[in-house]
Amino acid sequence: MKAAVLHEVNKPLVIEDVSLPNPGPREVLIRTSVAGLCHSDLHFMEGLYPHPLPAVLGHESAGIVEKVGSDVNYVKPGDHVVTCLSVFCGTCDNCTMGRTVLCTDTTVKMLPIRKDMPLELAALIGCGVITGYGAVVNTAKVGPGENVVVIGCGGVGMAAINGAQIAGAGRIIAVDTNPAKLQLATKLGATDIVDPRNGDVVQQVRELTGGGVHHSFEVLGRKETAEQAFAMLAPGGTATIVGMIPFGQKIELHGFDFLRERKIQGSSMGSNHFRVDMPRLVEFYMRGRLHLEDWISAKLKLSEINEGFAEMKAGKTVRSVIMFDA
Ligand code: PAD
Ligand code: ZN
Repeated sequence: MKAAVLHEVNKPLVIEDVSLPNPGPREVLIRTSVAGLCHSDLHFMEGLYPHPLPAVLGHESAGIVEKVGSDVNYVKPGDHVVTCLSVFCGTCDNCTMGRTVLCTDTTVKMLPIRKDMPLELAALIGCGVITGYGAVVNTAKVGPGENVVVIGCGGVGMAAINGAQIAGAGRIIAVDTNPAKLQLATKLGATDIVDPRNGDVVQQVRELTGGGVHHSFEVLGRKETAEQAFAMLAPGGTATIVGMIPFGQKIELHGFDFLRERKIQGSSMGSNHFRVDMPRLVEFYMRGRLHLEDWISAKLKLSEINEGFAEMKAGKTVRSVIMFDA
């Protein structure tokens, strides 16, 4: 089968033939139909996160089960599935305490979904949607009427905005340097938009909200935007860092701000419980509350994958998907 392989950082992916063995007792072979391009893949391609090479990237996908190992009873051949990086063993301390997303088990898991869910939209749920929506609903637990800022409106940020609307947030302020993204954010639920090119982001948010927000979400992975997320909080507010800040980089905060009970926290894959969250997200889409079609910017062939990442790097796309059967 064909795969886009990363041999060296900062070099194009190479499309080549790879082979996979038959699935082991607890493994499943999936015919991948669609894979979304996530900025996390780009961070690895740019060497901002260490990873052994060569590697096949692409963790946001949907497809059809082809074969299952002898011990597998949760899915069967022919099932439509979404993949998820948030594997859990079910027996360690974190799992038994309900924090399955922090389990250190390392094999990709999948979840069967209803067959009338379009696979190119289902793929997005596997990472971008669950990460953005879950950061708002599960990690930060945004309450009705609370004010929210989302910094970085790519695939993950749009899901945070849509999630904030589902959660009943009050003001939802979208921050991005691309006017087209800000326009789409408004369609997905943003009540206000802020373009960093029009002046200091923290000051703009403070003016809009009369002093700061209850919740900010950094969905970009940069030191300066993580610092902005904390600086724009009202007393008692919480900044949630979703973006992957380059490995080894530190962020700086004013110690005084902690006296007013401001908080900062990380969010991994939206603190999901994927067997509960993913069927809910599928239902939200089916009922018209999650506007997944709106964030597919391009449907690409596998051979076009490097162009897809170049467009992402230029900040042009919300989500591009690779259609394997195209
Ligand atoms: P993306 O590249 O689609 O979106 C980034 C957005 O930021 C684009 O819309 C840009 O226009 C915008 N932008 C650029 N500069 C600025 C700026 N100065 N201020 C505001 N906005 C700006 O990325 P994505 O949505 O795929 O991923 C976002 C981050 O989330 C990225 O770091 C990725 O690695 C991370 C991620 N984290 C997890 C997790 O579990 N924590 C999971 C998945 C993705
Ligand atoms: Zn991802």
